[in-house]
Amino acid sequence: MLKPRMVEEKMLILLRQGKISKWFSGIGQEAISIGVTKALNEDEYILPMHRNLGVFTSRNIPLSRLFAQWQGKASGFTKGRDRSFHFGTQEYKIVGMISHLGPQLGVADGIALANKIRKEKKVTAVFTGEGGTSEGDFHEALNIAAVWDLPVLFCIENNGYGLSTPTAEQYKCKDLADRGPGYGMDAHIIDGNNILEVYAKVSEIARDIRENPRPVLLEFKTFRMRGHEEASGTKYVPENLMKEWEEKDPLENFQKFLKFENILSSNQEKEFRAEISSEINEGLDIAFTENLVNFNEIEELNDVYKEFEYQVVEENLEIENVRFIDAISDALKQSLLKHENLVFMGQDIAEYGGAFKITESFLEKFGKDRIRNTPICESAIIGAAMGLSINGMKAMVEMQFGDFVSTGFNPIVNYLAKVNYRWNQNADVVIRMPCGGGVGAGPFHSQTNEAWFLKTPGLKVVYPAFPYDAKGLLNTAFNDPNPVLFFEHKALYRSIRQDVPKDYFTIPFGKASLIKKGNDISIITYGAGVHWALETIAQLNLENVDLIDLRSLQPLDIQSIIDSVNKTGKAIILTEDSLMGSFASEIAAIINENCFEKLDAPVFRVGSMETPIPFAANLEKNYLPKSRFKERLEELMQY
Ligand SMILES: Cc1ncc(C[n+]2csc(CCOP(=O)(O)OP(=O)(O)O)c2C)c(N)n1
Repeated sequence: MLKPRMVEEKMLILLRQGKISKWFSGIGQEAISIGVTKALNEDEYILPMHRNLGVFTSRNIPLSRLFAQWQGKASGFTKGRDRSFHFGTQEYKIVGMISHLGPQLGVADGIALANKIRKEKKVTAVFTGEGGTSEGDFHEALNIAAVWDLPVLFCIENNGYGLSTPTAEQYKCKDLADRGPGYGMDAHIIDGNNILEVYAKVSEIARDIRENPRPVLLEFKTFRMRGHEEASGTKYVPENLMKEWEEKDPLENFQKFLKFENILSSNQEKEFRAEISSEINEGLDIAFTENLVNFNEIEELNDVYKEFEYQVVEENLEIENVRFIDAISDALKQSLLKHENLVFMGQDIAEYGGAFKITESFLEKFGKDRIRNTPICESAIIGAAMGLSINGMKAMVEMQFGDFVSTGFNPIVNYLAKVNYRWNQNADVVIRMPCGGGVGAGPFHSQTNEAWFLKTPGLKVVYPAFPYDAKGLLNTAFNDPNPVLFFEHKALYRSIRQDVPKDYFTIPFGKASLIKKGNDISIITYGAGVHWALETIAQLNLENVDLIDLRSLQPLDIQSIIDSVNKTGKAIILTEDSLMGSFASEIAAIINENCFEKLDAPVFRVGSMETPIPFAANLEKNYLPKSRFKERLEELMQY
């Protein structure tokens, strides 16, 4: 406890000298970090927050590396890419937070699930402040852990304030521990300023849940003795409250106790202080003398994704004529057979076989551990998928409808997408997205929302139009260690058939498919747009056109687009999305930048109307771009 206290005291001096940028103080809360960390074994994961310096020091991370991390130096944990405690390290089995607080809790579920599936008898501990418990993620993560009996210690540090918000404005129940029984889990209130109580109770509970896996909610009562971060002060905290908690300082009181019991002498204390002080100074010397982090453009770009060496698996000769949906189902089955560490999660995917029956009979073949029905909680399940990946597994999450990904948006764009760049941890997760209109399903079961994700570096986005591509690309998605959003157009599920090799094969990402070859015009599209384009081409009897099915949107086959438009001089891009901010706009920009001198006409974009997608058939038909595409294509042909 003395070490993090002394490190912090030093940091406060450096902050005043302008030598570090920001500091979140955990002074007065050290007993919780240290008691919990020491109650765990070193091979058990711990997921701390911004006031848990004691977790890091208790796992014996060299101080020089922590200081380098806080100064944005290369020998920290994020190559200068993220600040303070926003990092993880497999070496020390610590998984740091993202700023959004709540997502941390679902990640702990996934880590614990991996341990439980492998029957490893390990505990995972995750921290949150009382403020963070108001986020939906808290509820989702506790509920999942309870339903799945996951050995997670949910540690709430109730320190009185969330920034300036007192507990009375944060929650209504008397104690946060009261919520435990509501989730069907044991809950305990622990004096967070008493190291002996923290260590003894948490050790006992950890021992128990290693043997009988289940989550436990722990509410540590403590107090935040300094401002939310140093610059923000504590004006809003009544003075008497501050005084009351000063008396309860965990370090001072433990020192007094040790001295009273003749376990610690004043001389020993001095020695400890001197030792720690020189450790701090040595660490600071190393960190301060280290050069500022270098900017290397190639390294920056390369680290967004985990390296992936695509392995060609050749198609075999035996083929069968299957629907789009069967091809997807086959790929899922064959990938489960290929990857023993692959787990599927989704609403109603087990006994019921999923909303579209794609995973029908999977449960019997692969078992309950790997084919998991989930509660309705997209955010924490995507967090759990991240946790599985951290703990050596692969995960597939089926969105019941792609529209519902909006309630899991945060962990996708902020956690999965950024984690490899931040601390070299990949997110080996495939998210399947049944999407698209033309099925009379209205504004919340018909969207094609790929553009929400294409904006975010770190995600791969695949959008096949044919059974053959769907199977090969989905198999590749499971081999690729990066997060992949796999869009499956619902209107194609049962309407499109094709001859597809029976056995396992792969198709590389980032390669468009040239479906028709010609010189007059380049039609560029993907998903259902490919089929609308084929129909329109047939209707207009066009013989001499390039039809490009992009198949994979990120990575994007930019060269095929450029080569085609340079050849034809005319480009029309068809998307099912409404145009504003759509992927069609991005492709138009790429063409303008690369093919301007070869263009004989403006680049045309055709998309859906700028309205939500309507339900009634006649409205939906006019919303979708098919008829407008025909008009615009004729117009461009004649331009
Ligand atoms: C989703 C989200 N909303 C708001 C914030 C801004 N914010 C950062 S920390 C914090 C207070 C957190 O309080 P608590 O969870 O009690 O932890 P404490 O800081 O008291 O340790 C707030 C509002 C954030 N980081 N993320």
